[in-house]
Amino acid sequence: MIKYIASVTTCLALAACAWSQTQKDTIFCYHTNTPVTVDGQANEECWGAAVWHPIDQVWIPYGATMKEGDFAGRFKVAWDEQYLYVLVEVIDDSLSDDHADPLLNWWDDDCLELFIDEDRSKGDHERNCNAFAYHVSLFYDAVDLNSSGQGINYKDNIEVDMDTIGEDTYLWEFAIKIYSAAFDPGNPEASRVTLTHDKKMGLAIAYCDNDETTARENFIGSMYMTSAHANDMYKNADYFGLMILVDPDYANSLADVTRQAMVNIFPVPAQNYLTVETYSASQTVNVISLTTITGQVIRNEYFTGNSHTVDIEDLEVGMYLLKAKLGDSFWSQVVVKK
Ligand SMILES: [Ca+2]
Ligand SMILES: [Ca+2]
Ligand SMILES: [Ca+2]
Ligand SMILES: [Ca+2]
Repeated sequence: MIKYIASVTTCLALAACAWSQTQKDTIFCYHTNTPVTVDGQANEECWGAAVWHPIDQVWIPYGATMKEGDFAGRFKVAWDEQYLYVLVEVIDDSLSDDHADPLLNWWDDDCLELFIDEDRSKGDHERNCNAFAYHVSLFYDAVDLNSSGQGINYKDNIEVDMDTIGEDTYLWEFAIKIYSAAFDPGNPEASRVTLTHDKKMGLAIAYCDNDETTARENFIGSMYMTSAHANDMYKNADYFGLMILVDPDYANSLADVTRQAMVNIFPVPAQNYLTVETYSASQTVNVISLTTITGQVIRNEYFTGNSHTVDIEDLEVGMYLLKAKLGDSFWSQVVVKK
């Protein structure tokens, strides 16, 4: 059993390494069993396993090319039940904050913007909490618009630490509390959301780069935007990317799973084919069941022998459960179609 778990972990890690994506695609955010320590250091196992996503779309001025060293950025994500964790690496040749009052022209100081739509409802969020646009300053203020269109500092909603890790290179580490649209700054806990496997969220990340002047010089984000909507993220969640929370151990916690089977299912994620393999030639699988996460059967396949390939080319991108039956034992695993 221990050998099998190690094998699954290795498989996931290898798959993650070989698989890079831009945020034009769905982002799969993997669960961490150990909470992240917010200290600007990426020592956690989850950061080692996660893939980088680029922050490389210049929204202002639209389509501009950033000069070498002016700005570069990329990010990783992870989650547990309490927090969404975000790690952002930023290269910026000049850190600048010209407005001492955090509620004054916050976008005209260097800041990281975290766009979060808890339930991926999309839609307007300019003066409501349908989604958040946290502008996180060098002093860790987290400013968004309130219901009157004024700045409000939501710094209690996030934990953040930024550390210098090289020349002009900074690592921002966040633990972000997630709230529903019912968020009330007077009673935040009432709308706090516990994160769960297969949850779909809206996410984008951007940087307001201000070096020489007292106004925003460049705005660079993680999503491709059309020029007509290049600066719409702060008020409209339609353009946030899709992020799906994945707990690779999810299937192991299902009550109907017995753990005697020695089955390897790979790759995770997979695009066209999944291979199901038993470790021993004498163990033969005879039924494979591919289901939705909620258990609706998509396909059953029957075979003998110790290796079988399942065609998943026609499936929609997302998560599924693959259940393999050996005699009267089952093995289930979450599989991801990309
Ligand atoms: Ca850390
Ligand atoms: Ca710069
Ligand atoms: Ca929402
Ligand atoms: Ca700057």
